[in-house]
Amino acid sequence: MAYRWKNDLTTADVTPEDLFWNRRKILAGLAGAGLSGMAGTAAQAQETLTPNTWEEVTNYCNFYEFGTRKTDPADNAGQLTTTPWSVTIDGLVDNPGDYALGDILSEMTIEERIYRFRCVEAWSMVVPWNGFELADLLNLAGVQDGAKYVSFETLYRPAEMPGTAYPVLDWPYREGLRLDEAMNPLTLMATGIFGKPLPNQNGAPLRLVVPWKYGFKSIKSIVKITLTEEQPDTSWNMANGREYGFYSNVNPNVDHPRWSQASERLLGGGIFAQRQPTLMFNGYEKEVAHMYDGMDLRKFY
Ligand SMILES: Nc1nc2c(c(=O)[nH]1)N[C@H]1C(S)=C(S)[C@@H](COP(=O)(O)O)O[C@H]1N2
Ligand SMILES: [Mo]
Repeated sequence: MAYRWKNDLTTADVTPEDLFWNRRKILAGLAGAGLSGMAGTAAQAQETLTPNTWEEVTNYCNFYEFGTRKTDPADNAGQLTTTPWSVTIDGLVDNPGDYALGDILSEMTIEERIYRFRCVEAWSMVVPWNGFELADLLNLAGVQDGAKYVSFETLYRPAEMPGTAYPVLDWPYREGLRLDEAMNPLTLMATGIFGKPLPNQNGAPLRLVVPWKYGFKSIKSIVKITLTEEQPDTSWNMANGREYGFYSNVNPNVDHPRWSQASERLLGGGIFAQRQPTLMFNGYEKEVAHMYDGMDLRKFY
């Protein structure tokens, strides 16, 4: 297996003492600084990420197929049928077909990844995902020469998705990545959070997580993956191309036309809730910046 990205820390590593020190750092306005006293992990850790709570991650959601209020997905997604589930993989692949989710999972290694998650609406949280690298799935399907992009589609099942009665977006929800982005070791197909299966509102049973891009790129409840030569259409870009670019890399220097992206509101924290500076590529510059060398990130927003 090729190079695997080294996780910052897993939840098992986050001791009460670390939490304490991390809170201190946050309070001191030093969020993002490394924890110098942590032998072993310090070398690879950019910082200690303290996950948000289960309640925050599962009750403050965007999943417009179930409604546009943050609590709609938790209220309405319970009725979604997620078994059986299969994913069609087609386009420029050696092994096209309908893959039963169980068959996919039997080939994959589930890891935990604690990632910063940044919505384009300028809020953020930290989520402990469980999942496998998208690259492993694409390699299973066999990416052909000539494939340059990957497109994804969410389930469209109006009977179970009350939000699709409204033309908020052109359903099914669609997203896309450039092939190198899809193959980046950070790009995860999530099957769980906090060591438990994904709740429906978070995109069960399989959703994408692209931690250096705005949250809407992380498409939920995926039923189709297509390898293409051309850059695919994506739902938010089709809905408003000026506000939502194909790349949508987190970037404090490129504002949304209607608000600044220079800072973000970290969910939770109660009275300590505060805005924090947005990090370039959401803090994953070291891992992903090379893919955009020489690109004008204002033009390719
Ligand atoms: N199919 C689908 N995927 C989606 C969305 C959606 O409305 N429909 N919302 C996106 C947005 S805007 C964000 S911020 C994240 C939210 O993921 P979470 O609710 O698990 O935090 O899902 C993304 N994936
Ligand atoms: Mo979002």
